[in-house]
Amino acid sequence: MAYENIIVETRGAVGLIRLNRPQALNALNSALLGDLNIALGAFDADGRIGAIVITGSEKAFAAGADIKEMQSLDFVDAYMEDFIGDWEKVPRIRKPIIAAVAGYALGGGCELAMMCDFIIAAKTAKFGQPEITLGVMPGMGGTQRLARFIGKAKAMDLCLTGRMMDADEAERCGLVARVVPSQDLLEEAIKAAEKIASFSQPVVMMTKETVNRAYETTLAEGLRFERRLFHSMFALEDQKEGMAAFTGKRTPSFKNR
Ligand code: CO8
Repeated sequence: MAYENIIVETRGAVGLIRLNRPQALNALNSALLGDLNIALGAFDADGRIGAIVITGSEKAFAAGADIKEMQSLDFVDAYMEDFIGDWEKVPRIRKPIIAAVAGYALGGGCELAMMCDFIIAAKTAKFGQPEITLGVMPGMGGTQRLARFIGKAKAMDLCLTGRMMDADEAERCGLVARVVPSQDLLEEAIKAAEKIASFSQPVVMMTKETVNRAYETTLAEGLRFERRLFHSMFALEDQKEGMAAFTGKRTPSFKNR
């Protein structure tokens, strides 16, 4: 499949997607979203792929939604077309997605990174929700995911002032899982994705689903959901293999069954 706005490759069991609109700092337009949803869907459906990495360029993961595409939109069109509604497909991908972020992750770029399962940031990364400077507010999770992930104080600070935070601050407040030297970013993200892809795929997918439940439900319901899925894992050949390998002091060979 030929894509115009992203570059797609595989590295063993890892699916790699690079956002690729260098002329617009990877601003997220409808065409890019179309490409991204097709590529993510294809990796999700491909049994050989165990984890996905989304990255941008050295200068920008993505500098937000495409302002030039949005600027003449009116309310009725935005509402009737459910403008940006298709971004909801990204968090529905069942395999883990790592965002490897260097440079700007602003507005929709920060929101896309937050739709991924965790963020590995280069020292150069800058996160922000500058929509307020454009006369709008975040529309793709910036007010909701950010508040849940980093708390009200920082979410309000970023959304109301439009300021950017650097990678170290983003790690301190829990937005980012790891900060790495810029030259190591892609390699570290792929290494983490390879690690995930080496485990039992159904277990990996159920783990993602269960951690995400923590953001959707009460603690009691979440714990019940976790325990039920945990019980179900004893029906897997991979559970028998993983535990036999531990007691036999050998490396497990998971079959994704
Ligand atoms: N949309 C469209 N074009 C952009 C965007 C953008 N978000 N960001 C940068 N560009 C373009 C510039 O217009 C410029 O193009 P040209 O050369 O044709 O003028 C090119 O990229 C390079 O940008 P700059 O010259 O501005 O580069 P600088 O290094 O001087 O500045 C900045 C980098 C600080 C990142 C600056 O470009 C900037 O402030 N960009 C806008 C950031 C922003 O406000 N983002 C939020 C957008 S709104 C949003 O995301 C709404 C989210 C809800 C919907 C989500 C749907 C995906």
